[in-house]
Amino acid sequence: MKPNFELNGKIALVTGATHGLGMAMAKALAHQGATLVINGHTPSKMESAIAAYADEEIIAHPYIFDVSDAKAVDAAITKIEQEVGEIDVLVNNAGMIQRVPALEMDPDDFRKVVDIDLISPFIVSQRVAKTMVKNNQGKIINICSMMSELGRNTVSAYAAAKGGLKMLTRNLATEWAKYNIQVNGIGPGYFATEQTAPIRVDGHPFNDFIVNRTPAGRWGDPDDLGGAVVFLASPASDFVNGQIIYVDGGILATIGKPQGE
Ligand code: GCO
Repeated sequence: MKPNFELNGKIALVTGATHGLGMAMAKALAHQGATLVINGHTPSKMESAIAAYADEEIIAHPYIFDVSDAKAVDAAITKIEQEVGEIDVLVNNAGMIQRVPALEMDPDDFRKVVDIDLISPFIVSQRVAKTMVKNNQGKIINICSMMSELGRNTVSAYAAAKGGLKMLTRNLATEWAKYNIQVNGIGPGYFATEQTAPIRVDGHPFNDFIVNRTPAGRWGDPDDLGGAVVFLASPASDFVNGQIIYVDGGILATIGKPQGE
């Protein structure tokens, strides 16, 4: 039998889809046939995002809400269900990073990162899953990170949250499998986006470090995530649950290599 990667007739919500990896994954889902609902929190960014989707002939249904506010999430999902339909695929992509040495990190800033990167995916998943349970089907995809597995100077809160998100993925997969909901994750390696712009500039030691540390020898292109997100959103992955697919050009497979080798 031919594997089924079809998304026609499915409704997908991607949080933080006004730019970067969220936008690239949202486009991949739409190109595969899904009806696309996008979340963002800045009206001006949302406007330019809608235009960028339209450039590729994608109609993106825009909803601005704060993913960390349970009441706002409940109201927004209810509205989406009424206006667009019930969500079949949720991609918890919205996130943030702070690069501050742990000794200087303000606990309130640490809390904010955990709030956005870990608690928000829980809040949105919980609300969306209520309808998925009723429908006895659903796909939830959490966007993890290299920092779900590895530490790095200055990103203590981000790593703690993304490590937590990996375990939240496994836990929700465990609890909701009986409702035919699959909860998986994607762990992007180092991608050329706005988020990594400050550490990607030419001559920045981190830029050379990453290219050297990645067996593929390059930064990821946001389009590199399309295959993984379509797979995890489609019936082809119906027996895949609680997994994190690392799309990292091989970083996690290797100890690295001496410079120049
Ligand atoms: C950093 C990077 C990472 C990446 C990504 C890696 O400062 O190390 O920004 O956090 O964004 O999540 O997988």
